[in-house]
Amino acid sequence: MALFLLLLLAVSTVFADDDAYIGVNIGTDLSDMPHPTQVVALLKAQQIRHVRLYNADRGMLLALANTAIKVAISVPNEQLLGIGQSNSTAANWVSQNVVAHYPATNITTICVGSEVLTTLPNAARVLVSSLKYIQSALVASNLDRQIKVSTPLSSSIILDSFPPSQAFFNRSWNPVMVPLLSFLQSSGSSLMLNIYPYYDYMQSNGVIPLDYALFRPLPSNKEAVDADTLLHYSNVFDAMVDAAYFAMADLNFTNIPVMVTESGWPSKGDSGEPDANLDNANTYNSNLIKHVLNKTGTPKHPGISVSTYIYELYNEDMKPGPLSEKNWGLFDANGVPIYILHLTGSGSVLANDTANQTYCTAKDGADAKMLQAALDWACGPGKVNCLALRQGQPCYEPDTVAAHATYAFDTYYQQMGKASGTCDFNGVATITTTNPSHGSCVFPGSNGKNGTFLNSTAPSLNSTSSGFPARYMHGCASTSAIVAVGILSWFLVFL
Ligand SMILES: *[C@@H]1O[C@H](CO)[C@@H](O)[C@H](O)[C@H]1NC(C)=O
Ligand SMILES: *[C@@H]1O[C@H](CO)[C@@H](O)[C@H](O)[C@H]1NC(C)=O
Ligand SMILES: *[C@@H]1O[C@H](CO)[C@@H](O)[C@H](O)[C@H]1NC(C)=O
Ligand SMILES: *[C@@H]1O[C@H](CO)[C@@H](O)[C@H](O)[C@H]1NC(C)=O
Ligand SMILES: *[C@@H]1O[C@H](CO)[C@@H](O)[C@H](O)[C@H]1NC(C)=O
Ligand SMILES: *[C@@H]1O[C@H](CO)[C@@H](O)[C@H](O)[C@H]1NC(C)=O
Ligand SMILES: *[C@@H]1O[C@H](CO)[C@@H](O)[C@H](O)[C@H]1NC(C)=O
Ligand SMILES: *[C@@H]1O[C@H](CO)[C@@H](O)[C@H](O)[C@H]1NC(C)=O
Ligand SMILES: *[C@@H]1O[C@H](CO)[C@@H](O)[C@H](O)[C@H]1NC(C)=O
Ligand SMILES: CC(=O)N[C@H]1CO[C@H](CO)[C@@H](O)[C@@H]1O
Repeated sequence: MALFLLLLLAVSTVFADDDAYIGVNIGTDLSDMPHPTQVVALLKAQQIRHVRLYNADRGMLLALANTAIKVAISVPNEQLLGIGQSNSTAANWVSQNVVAHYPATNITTICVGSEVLTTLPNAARVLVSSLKYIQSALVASNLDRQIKVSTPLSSSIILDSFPPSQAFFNRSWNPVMVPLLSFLQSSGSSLMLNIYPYYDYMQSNGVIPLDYALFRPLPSNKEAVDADTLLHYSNVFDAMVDAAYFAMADLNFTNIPVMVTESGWPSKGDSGEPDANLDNANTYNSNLIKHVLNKTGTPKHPGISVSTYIYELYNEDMKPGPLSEKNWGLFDANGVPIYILHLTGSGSVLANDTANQTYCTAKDGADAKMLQAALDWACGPGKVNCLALRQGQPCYEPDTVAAHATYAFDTYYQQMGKASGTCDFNGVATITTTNPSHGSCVFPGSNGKNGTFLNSTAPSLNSTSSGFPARYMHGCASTSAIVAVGILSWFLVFL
């Protein structure tokens, strides 16, 4: 027992990091990308304290200055060849994109390239030299202790990832992986991994249970057991993280921490992607956040939580590919949440409440008859108290169907905890961030604490209960994760 504790302690100190955190990726493939100051306002309002950018956009870095938000910046893949071949190009990059902004902008991490081995194999030969050149420029500027350098890898380079103890990196990449891991070890950096249980699940053809991908409780006979280590796995995420530890150990590296640079779940997909939906996205991201912040760690390294950046802040409507690609975001371009995360008890990461409230309002130019019908429904079966709309009451003026409908819609929406689909009313209602209160007519939701990241469960507005079937508000995202092949065989054995 004492020996076991000692071992555990030893492991903990090896990985002794600051507390694991949740960050958010900011992709910019939006047709109406918010201005950097708006992006930063959203981050502040939601208490998001760690972000990753896919470049080193000057506007964003300036907007992030003096905010205390910690920033991971990236060398885009297009710039890798230049940097990997020239020490001075790397030094210039660091001087323009790091030294010019630090410490006002708290740059903590540089991601060199993105999934280079799997998406740009031609640049693989310069990957490690790129890291080293960037690192030596940081050393020259005396910033190498504050800023860590690594490169996000697709989890698909880990083969036979199930059971985790059998995992190894695709051996064709050993000539890159071995010097890469030596670099990460000597510079005290993390192995960066993009983990997408959504794709693992999708490509498993039913072999991986959805609950296992979504961190939902599994009956113990369905838990996956690694026969070699006897470790029990209750979710795909932990199994992938442990596979990474084992794959590093296979190359004799046992003291490099793992950081997850991307993980998430799409909230909407086309007809071939039924599991890209609001409930699953909410369940995955809520459970992921709780899991990381709860410091449960993984079966191989209990108590050692892995910092994770959620993919991603905004829906990216310009992303090519299936509909799901455009729908990984937590927010639409207006900063309106796509769904309300269930986060109670998980401490302060994404704010529980937002003074930056959302309200439900009648759409401009909506058909008056449809508004009237929706108003009647809200004040009747919808159980909204519409007394304030009577003559002589505070919200009677202006006496228009649109104004009255807005009052009733917003009251209903707030009563329903602002759940998705509760501000639709057959398409005549829409969400706004402008408080519709006027004079003595005070709208529900307008006095503060009631908000976005409550853990309210979305009520199902099905046709029997309302006549107004839920419709979802959506903005628009990406990714390139591929699945590990070994996953199938393992589940066939263990389930
Ligand atoms: C940046 O963040 C790190 C990590 O939390 C912190 O230790 C450091 O003091 C911050 N640096 C500045 C300049 O704010
Ligand atoms: C790159 O530049 C750094 C100083 O910025 C220097 O220490 C290092 O030796 C150089 N490396 C090469 C390969 O020129
Ligand atoms: C391993 O990597 C090589 C080089 O990219 C690739 O051709 C091969 O398909 C990979 N093997 C597997 C099993 O993914
Ligand atoms: C790892 O270490 C073992 C034992 O020291 C050695 O046999 C093996 O070749 C090493 N593997 C690699 C990839 O260096
Ligand atoms: C945190 O983890 C512990 C142990 O894994 C678990 O018992 C507890 O329910 C978790 N708490 C939350 C809030 O998820
Ligand atoms: C979230 O709300 C709960 C309950 O209202 C509260 O105890 C907790 O402190 C809040 N967390 C944050 C970050 O505001
Ligand atoms: C939100 O507001 C409603 C109505 O104002 C109130 O009944 C409810 O308790 C509030 N919820 C929270 C979590 O504050
Ligand atoms: C949050 O959810 C828990 C159970 O998941 C529930 O007990 C609690 O009342 C909820 N809080 C709010 C404010 O809805
Ligand atoms: C419809 O709503 C009722 C009452 O809220 C609920 O019991 C039922 O399960 C719902 N049906 C569906 C399909 O969501
Ligand atoms: C409470 C809070 O975070 N309010 C913020 C709402 O958003 C504006 C900008 O849009 C910020 O200035 C507020 O601080």
